[in-house]
Amino acid sequence: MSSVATPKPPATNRLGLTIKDYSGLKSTLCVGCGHDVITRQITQAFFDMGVEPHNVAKLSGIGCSSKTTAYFVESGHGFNAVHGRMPAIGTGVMLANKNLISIGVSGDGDTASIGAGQFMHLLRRNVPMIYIVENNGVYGLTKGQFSATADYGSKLKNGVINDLPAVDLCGLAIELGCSFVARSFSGDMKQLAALLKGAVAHKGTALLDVISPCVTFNNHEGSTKSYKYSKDHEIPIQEIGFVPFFEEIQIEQAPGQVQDVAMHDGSHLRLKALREDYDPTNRRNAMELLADAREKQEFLTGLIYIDEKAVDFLTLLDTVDEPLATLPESKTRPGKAAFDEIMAGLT
Ligand SMILES: Cc1ncc(C[n+]2csc(CCOP(=O)(O)OP(=O)(O)O)c2C)c(N)n1
Ligand code: SF4
Ligand SMILES: [Mg+2]
Repeated sequence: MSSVATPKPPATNRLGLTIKDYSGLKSTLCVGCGHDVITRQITQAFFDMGVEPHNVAKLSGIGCSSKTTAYFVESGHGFNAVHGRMPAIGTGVMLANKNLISIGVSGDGDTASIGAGQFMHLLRRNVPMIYIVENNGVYGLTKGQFSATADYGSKLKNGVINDLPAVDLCGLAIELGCSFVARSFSGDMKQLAALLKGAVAHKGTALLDVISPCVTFNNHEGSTKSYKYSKDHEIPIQEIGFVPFFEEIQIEQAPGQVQDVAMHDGSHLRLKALREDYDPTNRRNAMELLADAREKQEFLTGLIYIDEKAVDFLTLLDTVDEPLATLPESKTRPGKAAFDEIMAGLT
């Protein structure tokens, strides 16, 4: 009997770095927590894309999910903000240094409750950063109360049923003008890997709402965010392939079967629709898809919306090419003469 050997992944990436260069501290989360699976995929995606570790800015708020940023790219920059305040920090980081690749990792509590206001303004500004919500439907760190993304009818361990409608983070993001909106599941590693690489290549806010089961407080029968429920109910809307800008595209499918989305940096997302030729570049269709899914209580995953032509916040502000943080003081301080002139103009 002959067996076909699976090709080994390369030990070094295009920068000559190993996966170790992209790892972080040892996780202190519960064994089996969905958040740790997402950490592994982020680590792999940054390695595969050949991102310079010292160019990574890792941002978070408060929660088990917000601890994630400590567990990858240890040599990157890090800022663990106050609960729900990560979007303001992310906006400031990108305004100060447009050369950084910012990745925010938050939780459903951090984003959809205390941080909802900040989150909305990040989305409408299209600040160039990756924003991952590790969504488990509960406040894991404070012992498992329902969060605002808990599904109507979901049950807590103590038998309490959620009687409030869930905040749909993807729906909110599309409504507010976010230019890359995806939903995934920590148990669907292939899809998550492709979406993360797409998010790295995107120029604008890339929101990934990733269902990430809390094994300690929300993984029981009756929960709609458990591993079992998510595995049994996940409906991917596409098969997603990602071709980075530094690799050649191989055409495998017949033309027409695959939608090719050319990304800003020259990478390509290759989408094979599994749901009625779904086109994620059509905003109205995306909103309809989500409205429909809410009504039917379907758990759809994949790239829900993308607009590669949307203008990101820094382009809109027309900031100078050199990062503001590295400009000499002579260029950032107008000086007394300039102030005197302004004052004179006001009299
Ligand atoms: C201002 C403030 N209010 C409340 C808290 C308490 N608190 C800490 S984490 C958290 C919620 C975390 O939930 P989530 O963002 O979903 O993260 P998870 O732990 O589920 O990953 C809350 C309410 C706090 N730390 N600061
Ligand atoms: S409490 Fe839940 S969310 Fe927090 S580390 Fe444990 S399993 Fe993960
Ligand atoms: Mg949570």
